[in-house]
Amino acid sequence: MSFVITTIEDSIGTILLNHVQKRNALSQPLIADILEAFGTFRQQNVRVIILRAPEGATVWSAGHDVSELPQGHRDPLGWDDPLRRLIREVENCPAPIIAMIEGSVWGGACEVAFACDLVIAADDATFAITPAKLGVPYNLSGLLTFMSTISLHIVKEMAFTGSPMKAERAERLGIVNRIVSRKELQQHTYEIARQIVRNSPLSIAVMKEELNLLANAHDLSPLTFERIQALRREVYNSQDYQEGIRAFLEKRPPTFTGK
Ligand code: LCV
Repeated sequence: MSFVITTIEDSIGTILLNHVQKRNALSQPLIADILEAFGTFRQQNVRVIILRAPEGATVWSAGHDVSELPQGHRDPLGWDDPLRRLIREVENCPAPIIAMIEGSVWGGACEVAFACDLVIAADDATFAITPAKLGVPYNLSGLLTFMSTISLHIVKEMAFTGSPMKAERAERLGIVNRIVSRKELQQHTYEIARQIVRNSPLSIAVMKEELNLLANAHDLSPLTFERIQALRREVYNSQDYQEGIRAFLEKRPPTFTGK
């Protein structure tokens, strides 16, 4: 069973996230369906991709499927984690990807949306960066995705509070390209997609890769890398990490002790 619905029209490919029962949580099977759609679109020479939820969605995506996170003693966001693969595929996809957002966006789904090339949101959408609510040590490239979109003070505010940010403020801060009413969202998003389709796909693909390479150009010494790995290991080996995951699965608020 596929958790996405895909369509292609006028060189625009649409991926509709359709696992509503689990609020489009980014599970391994859902991510596999998205990646399969990317492959099909590449074969069909699609020039723009739109990533969306069903019309009227209250939740665009609830983020990483928490039930798939390790219960401790293993990096929850390692290289091979499906969410990490999805982010890399979004960034490496030659065609621009537009995140068409309605409803609330949580955790790793915020990173997926912000890794897209444009974000067009309904004016009642919200965005919440949630690792601190779960006790998760977010990974380095994931934090860089946020820093490439959001100023440092705002990243810290969103990451430390875990509170949802309203679309209006996200637009004011340049985190999303545009907000429109839910009624206008689809028409506005496809209008922008059509503008892009009319331009040179080669020039756009090259500029997308250049811009992403520049945005990710950060040198890090091996010593610093090892320090960060040790810090993150301390967290995912902690009781707090296990409490965060367990509390979510048991549908109760976590009690963090800092241990
Ligand atoms: C698995 C889920 C999820 C889910 N996983 O509906 O960034 S990090 O580091 O945090 C990263 C690791 C990450 O992305 O973690 C996930 C962060 N996401 C969140 O914190 C959002 C968690 N979800 C919610 O707060 C609520 O589900 C929202 C507000 C999204 C929707 O609330 P609503 O009342 O509409 P339910 O909570 O009843 O969820 C419906 C079903 O989807 C499951 C949830 O367990 C429930 O399943 P059951 O019907 O089997 O009980 N679900 C929701 N989110 N991230 N499963």
